[in-house]
Amino acid sequence: MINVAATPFAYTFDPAKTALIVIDMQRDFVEPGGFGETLGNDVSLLAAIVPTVRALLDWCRANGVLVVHTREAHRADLADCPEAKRLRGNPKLRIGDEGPMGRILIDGEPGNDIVAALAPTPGEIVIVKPGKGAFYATSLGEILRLKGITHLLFAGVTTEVCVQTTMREANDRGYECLLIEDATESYFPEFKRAAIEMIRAQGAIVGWTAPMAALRSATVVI
Ligand code: TIU
Repeated sequence: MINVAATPFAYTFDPAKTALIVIDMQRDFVEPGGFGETLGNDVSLLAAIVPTVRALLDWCRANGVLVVHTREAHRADLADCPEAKRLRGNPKLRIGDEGPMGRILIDGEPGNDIVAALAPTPGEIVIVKPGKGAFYATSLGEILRLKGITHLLFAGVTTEVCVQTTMREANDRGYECLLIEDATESYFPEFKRAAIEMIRAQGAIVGWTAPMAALRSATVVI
């Protein structure tokens, strides 16, 4: 068992029963010309966490933690994209429109690739999800159940949208969830701060949070 100095109190997990869920570290959100930028966001903030997410991936790979990546994506025919989502707001380009990295938020397009530094290695699980939460309309829950997973570590973007939604879905399904604070980011720093606070408030009502350094210096307990 591994014991992490987390907030609001220590988080203990068995690596063999734990999965890392890396949420949507895809070019659509992290690089200029993708979905994130079409929504009016400055994407440079998100690129800054790539080295920390890579360090977390390497730690999990070295310590026998199951690695799961997600991508937010829709079918090329948009059959799984609600009109309410496609027509929401006033973006420069809508889901399915042709952008500089291919069609916006469409599975298989260059912009939908996970950024090169965080590319899945052979055998790692990639979940393609049409919603913000990774359990909605995917096989994630079934895969975690079949692998006997009880604990989830979280990283990725954005903290208050897809990461928080997925953590809440996971918490309601009975998983013990730890968010790595410096391996997640938002286009809005104040939203990241608030999401972290609300996740760990009330005695870890949604889950725990800890910086990557706390995982690196975690102690092994019997
Ligand atoms: N816009 C925004 O903050 N996020 C998303 O649309 N998707 C994810 O968080 N992945």
